Amino acid sequence: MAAEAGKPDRLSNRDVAAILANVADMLQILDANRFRIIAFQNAAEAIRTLGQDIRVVHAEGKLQTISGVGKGIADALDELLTEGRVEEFDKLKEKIPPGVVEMIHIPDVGPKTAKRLWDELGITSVEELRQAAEAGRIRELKGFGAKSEQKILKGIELAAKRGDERTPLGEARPLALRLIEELIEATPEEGITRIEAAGSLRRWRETIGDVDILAISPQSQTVIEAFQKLPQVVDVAGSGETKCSVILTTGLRVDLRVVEPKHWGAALQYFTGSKEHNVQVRELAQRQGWSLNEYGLTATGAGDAAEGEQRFFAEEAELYAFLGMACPPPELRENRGEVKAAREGVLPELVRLEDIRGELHGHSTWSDGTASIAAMAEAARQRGYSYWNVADHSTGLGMVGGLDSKRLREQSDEIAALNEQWREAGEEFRLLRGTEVEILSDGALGLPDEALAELDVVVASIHSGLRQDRETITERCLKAVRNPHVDILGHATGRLIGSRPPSEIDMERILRVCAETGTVVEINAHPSRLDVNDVYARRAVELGCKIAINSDAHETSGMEMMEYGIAVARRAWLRAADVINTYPLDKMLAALKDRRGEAA
Ligand code: DGT
Ligand code: CA
Ligand code: CA
Ligand code: ZN
Repeated sequence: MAAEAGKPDRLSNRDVAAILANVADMLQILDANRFRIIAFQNAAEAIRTLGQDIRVVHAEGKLQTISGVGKGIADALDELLTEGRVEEFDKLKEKIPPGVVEMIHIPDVGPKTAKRLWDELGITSVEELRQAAEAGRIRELKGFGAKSEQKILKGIELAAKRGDERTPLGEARPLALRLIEELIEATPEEGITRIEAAGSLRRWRETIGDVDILAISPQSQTVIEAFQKLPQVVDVAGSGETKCSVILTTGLRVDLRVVEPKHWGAALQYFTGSKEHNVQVRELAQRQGWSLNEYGLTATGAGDAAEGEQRFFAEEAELYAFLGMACPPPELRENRGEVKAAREGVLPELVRLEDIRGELHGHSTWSDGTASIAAMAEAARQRGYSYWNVADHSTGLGMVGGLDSKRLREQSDEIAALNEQWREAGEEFRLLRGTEVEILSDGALGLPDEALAELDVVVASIHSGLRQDRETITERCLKAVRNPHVDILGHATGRLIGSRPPSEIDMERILRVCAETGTVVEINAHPSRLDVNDVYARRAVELGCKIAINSDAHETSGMEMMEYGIAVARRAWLRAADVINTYPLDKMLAALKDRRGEAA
């Protein structure tokens, strides 16, 4: 939303863009000249996505060099950035209640309808609109019926979802990938020669503010038009010749930018971010006499190159190389030491999906899974794994019919029979006998030690009592970690991204004791968990822990989530050697705590 007036020095590009967009909205309601409206929209978009601070551009007297900013808007911006307000804008605001302006962003409302709702029904806010729709009063308007009321209510719901909320990566990523596929399909052949998601999505951040897509196309206008018409788009938030922002039905915002081939390297680097990483890279460029933006490098005159000289890069790696550094994998670009490491040539060789040889935590129909052990094993084999640990829930987990010692033995028979088949067929694949044993509220486990001792791999996790105080839940968990039969600590903080905060558990203490006892720390790859997260995973390895990445699959397709766990591991700077399920079976088993020291 627009920033408070009267504080020009606090205005960010986003704030200024929001103010201009708000003016465009008001002009639409007043049915002003179409070109004037478009001028404000374009200027808003140009400033929102500008690579420089608008206040700096203003101070240099270069406002009109921004594409889309003409004399009229430049004058208004000058007034805004010096006075903190614009007289002309204030006059507009007096004419229209702010709630009416807000209404035009509800899908299926738009400026004309908003104006009629206000003029004819006296509705001046989204809340009044909701009440009127629920009371069936909108149908009084000519051309409106019960169906339009339903549409409006749905639209209000969607608009509310947009807010400032971040979308879990596990939701945003599939949406973005599908959108890219559909855009390619909807564009004439050779329309798009290259396309890639940038921003937080490319860095695999666990939540996404908005999706940023970059493309190369000789026909940018065609691509932009096709993009706006995709079926999952409900609103176009801004549009220009080479860029466009849309809102999807889910409320997710997607920015598309079409760039020239020679700008690709710098553009991808810039829009991948993070902002903090970019600041470091830009400073490095500055010190070498170059100013860096999304198009390339321009010599400042401070270095060897003549002032104004430009350098473009078709590939991101060429840009980094020019600056004397290796190209950090996107997952590392969070300003956590990657720029220094890249300059010194000591970036880690990160673990990859292909390194994974098996999984140590997954479920079957024996507890709350949807597939038989045989079906899960088959899915694991399809993925090229050579082992899979059957880790169904133990007793002690309320609703789920967990396994007690007796059923665990029955399950062992089934596992042994399956393993026998593969052995006879000369196949390498092995199922492991395991459990996801419940850590009860006092730290006791859902299965007796004798039962655990017989198993290959024991995962221990907390599923209830997650709101215990810090001391209680930490002690409870430590008790389990100290049990010599517990090999892996499952999803340690219990958080669910976007719906349940982590428990108050003292992770530093937990990780120290894991390191001491040789307990492996899980990265649970399920995208709603990603637990432990990148920060804790990195700390764990720093302290000397080993990591296991598990999809915790409850159905065969659940194993596809492994890539999210790999992303967390990569963001944690982990190498394959840090992750025990990259090891061949014997070596993996030898890395578990009760086998440590045994010959592999
Ligand atoms: P998000 O959308 O909040 O999940 O995070 P990002 O990283 O995708 O951020 P976003 O969408 O605002 O911008 C995409 C990238 O563009 C960002 O990672 C870096 C670059 N970028 C955007 N605005 C600025 C800026 O003001 N300065 C710098 N250096 N880079 C920026
Ligand atoms: Ca973004
Ligand atoms: Ca963005
Ligand atoms: Zn599980």
